[in-house]
Amino acid sequence: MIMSINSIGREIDFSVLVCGFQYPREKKIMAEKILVTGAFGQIGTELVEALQKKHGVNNVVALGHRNIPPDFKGVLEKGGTEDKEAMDTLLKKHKITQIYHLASILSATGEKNPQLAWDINVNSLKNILDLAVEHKAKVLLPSSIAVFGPTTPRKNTPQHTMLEPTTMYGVTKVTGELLCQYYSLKYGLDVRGIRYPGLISWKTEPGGGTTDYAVAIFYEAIKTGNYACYLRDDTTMPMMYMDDAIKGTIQIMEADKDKIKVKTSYNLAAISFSPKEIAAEIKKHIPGFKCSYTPDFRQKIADSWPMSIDDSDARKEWGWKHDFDLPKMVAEMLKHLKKKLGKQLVK
Ligand code: AKB
Repeated sequence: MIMSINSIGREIDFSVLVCGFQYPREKKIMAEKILVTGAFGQIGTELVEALQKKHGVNNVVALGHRNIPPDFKGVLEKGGTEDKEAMDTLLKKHKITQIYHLASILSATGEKNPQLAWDINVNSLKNILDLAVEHKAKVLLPSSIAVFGPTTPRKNTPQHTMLEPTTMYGVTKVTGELLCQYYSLKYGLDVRGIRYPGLISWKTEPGGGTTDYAVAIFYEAIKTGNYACYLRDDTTMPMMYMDDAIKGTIQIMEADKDKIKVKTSYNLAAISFSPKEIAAEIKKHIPGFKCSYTPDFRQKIADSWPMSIDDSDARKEWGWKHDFDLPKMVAEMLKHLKKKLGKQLVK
């Protein structure tokens, strides 16, 4: 059977042969209806925009309850993800076929409020997985490098290795990954996961993470020329520019199902650097920039995480590839943030 998509989004089946002529037969293909939870968080804000461009504004439902921009254009549902019945109604109402379940509590907030981290990262996720089975929807799980712990090799951390995290966030992410694998094996659920490193974006600031310094440093460099970092200067962690993260997130969801061999979550890497190294790169653009280092409780979290990640499975199996290295990412961040903050770079 030969298939193609014509300009108005209908699938044409060229297999109809009548009296030797090949008559194209049109049939409607189902548009994807996509739900993004945590839609106004650090990843969600940019993912919703990218999905709207790809699938059309009306096919992307943004679910969130905080930081909703007053000028948001698109399909908006206000609320959290904890109420299973409400989520069921929402999936039915919009005939959802894909769920990017981004609503999550990050590492530093999770240490301050472990119960909240468990409720959102595990209980809400389990509800979503149950509903996805019922509604036959495909799911994206945002996992994290926080699944690793002090017993994991810290350099070039393998895909399959020790997972003994010492933070509540890490515990919830390992549990989430295993739940996803279980639902895939038991119910055939199509679920795909990424272990995100620290993400760096100029559009939306992160909140409650250990890697957040790598965004805050840019704001302070532009606004004041000084930054007081809460980590030691040599704390190397895996990081990624948001453009790469969005590209990888959509790519894994669009990959053929048989390419997704890992049912927990894929290691994904781009750049690894320390506060000292990113500060030196910023200094190339802002020569007077000064960074000081006073470690707080987040140092212990960072010390339990990898310094670099082996993501060869993602590269081999579904074609992951990053575009931004440290100099390119720093130049982009400063260019966009300078405009956003309406400031000249301080010298
Ligand atoms: C955090 O720092 O908690 C997150 C993460 C690495 O998952 N950015």
